[in-house]
Amino acid sequence: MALISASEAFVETLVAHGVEHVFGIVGSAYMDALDIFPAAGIRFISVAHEQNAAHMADGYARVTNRHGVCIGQNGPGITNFVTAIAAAYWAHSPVVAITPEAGSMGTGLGGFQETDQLPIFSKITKYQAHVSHPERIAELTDRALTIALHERGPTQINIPRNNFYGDIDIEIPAVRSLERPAGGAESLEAAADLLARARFPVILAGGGSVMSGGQAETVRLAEFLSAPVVTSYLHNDAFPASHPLMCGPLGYQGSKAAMRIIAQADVVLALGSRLGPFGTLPQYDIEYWPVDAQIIQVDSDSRMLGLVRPFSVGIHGDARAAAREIFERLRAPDRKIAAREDEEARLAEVVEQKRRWESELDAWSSSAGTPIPPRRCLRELEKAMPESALVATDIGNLCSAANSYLRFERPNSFLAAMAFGNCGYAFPTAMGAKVAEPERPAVAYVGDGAWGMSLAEVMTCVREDIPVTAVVFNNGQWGAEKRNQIDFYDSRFLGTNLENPSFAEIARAMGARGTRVDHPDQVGDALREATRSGKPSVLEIMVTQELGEPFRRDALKKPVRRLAKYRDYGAP
Ligand SMILES: Cc1ncc(C[n+]2csc(CCOP(=O)(O)OP(=O)(O)O)c2C)c(N)n1
Ligand SMILES: [Mg+2]
Repeated sequence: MALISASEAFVETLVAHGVEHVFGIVGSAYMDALDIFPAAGIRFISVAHEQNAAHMADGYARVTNRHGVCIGQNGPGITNFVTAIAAAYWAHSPVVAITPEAGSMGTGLGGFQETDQLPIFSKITKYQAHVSHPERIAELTDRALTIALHERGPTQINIPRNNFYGDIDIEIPAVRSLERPAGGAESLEAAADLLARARFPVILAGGGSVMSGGQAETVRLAEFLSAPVVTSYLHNDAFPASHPLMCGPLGYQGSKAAMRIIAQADVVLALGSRLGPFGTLPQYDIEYWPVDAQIIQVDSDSRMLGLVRPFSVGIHGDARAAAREIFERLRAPDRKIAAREDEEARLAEVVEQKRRWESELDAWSSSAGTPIPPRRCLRELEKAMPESALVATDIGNLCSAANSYLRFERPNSFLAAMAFGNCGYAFPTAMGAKVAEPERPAVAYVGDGAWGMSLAEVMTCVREDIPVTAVVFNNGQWGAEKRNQIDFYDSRFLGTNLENPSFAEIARAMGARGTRVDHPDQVGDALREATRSGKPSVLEIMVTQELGEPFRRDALKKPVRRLAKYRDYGAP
């Protein structure tokens, strides 16, 4: 091959992997590569804060199952990534963080914008590469891109800025993709045996089922066994909402129908889930996890098997491939399916539990008034949500209650802040998703506290033409934390009250649509108009200060003060 520059090798490697969008803020450290992005067919999306660039890459990755790529200036640009890379790590998103570093000749001298960029990300990446010589830039970029997809998580390419320069004599590596295995033959057979003998099988569809593209296989298996399906916490899009077997999501503010159904299971097939604590702990005082059931757990990461809950059969495999393989084994002509016998009763139970939960939800969500009762607001949004919408949710009290009201027909549609649970996740993540799938409406649910972390990106939406709708719940408080002060600290509200400016007006000043919504009857129309407008929109919804259940009553204790001066704050 003829000589090429290191920047060209780097950019050509991105192109070989199909990278079309890179999120970031401009910096001299990588300007030599940035300069040729347009000629390479890569759109650089310039943002307001690097944390949000990495969240956008996350949203992009989560809806496409491809890489989301972000880049920034060495030092402060890169440290700004940290929160979002941690979030992507727990969301299993193939985000590739390109981290130009201070020049090799100055390392350790503290010249300018220098920090050791590998240790910072060491616990929140699947792979880190340091490009120690320009000749290795393509090889290591390729590896970081490959591993992000294969291992489903963020990877980092750390490139001393001087290594973008100079001619090198290399080949751009050929892109490799691996077929994912279904799991071992013995464990698949054992799973088929358990499921064939089950009287009340339940499928728990998790994130792995979405990420493997395995929804059709899950539907086929569920129908074959007439097994009710529940989805794991915040993976409401893992099974079509309108399917008669779908009972809804488990976990915090999930579906009581799902909980009451899985509680009756004698065999659970968990497809691509680590059975995390938030999705298996009691909710609404329902102890739903079926401790006596046989659990078949499928996960492509062997470390997730048995991590939180013991399994009867562990399958180290891809959720889609495993579902297909188990189905093939179950439909063998000599196989008798015990669950067929009680099919009618089981389906009737599903119908009844869903009816009960819907009417309970209706009763919780029908009050009127101004400001708007939060659950009424969530119900109105649910009814007006376009079917093909991408919805990202933040981590506040209202956003989390939305779990009861968010239903999806298609996978890769629900982008909740996952286990990292950072405020400020939803809006930029919805933006990245919108860039990836511009024809789908993209909506972010954000609390007013978290909105302070995100709203600068409205400028990005306007400048880069990313027409996302932000639904901002203005309750004048950091509500989820205030809830803890109510429950444990005698309602001493420290740091939880907010005095907000008009978010609608700020949005308009930034060039977006800004709408203030005061009345329950306006909520649906406001959402419909915003998602149809083709413009970045901010709906500032004035809601009451009513708060739902806290995330973790179990994680706090009543305060006990020993010193006389603090006695008013919790006598022993
Ligand atoms: C980055 C970050 N900072 C702080 C927290 C702690 N926290 C969790 S929920 C919450 C309150 C969210 O308030 P808001 O966004 O207004 O939503 P609300 O609870 O009022 O619906 C806070 C501060 C967090 N999860 N992430
Ligand atoms: Mg709030």
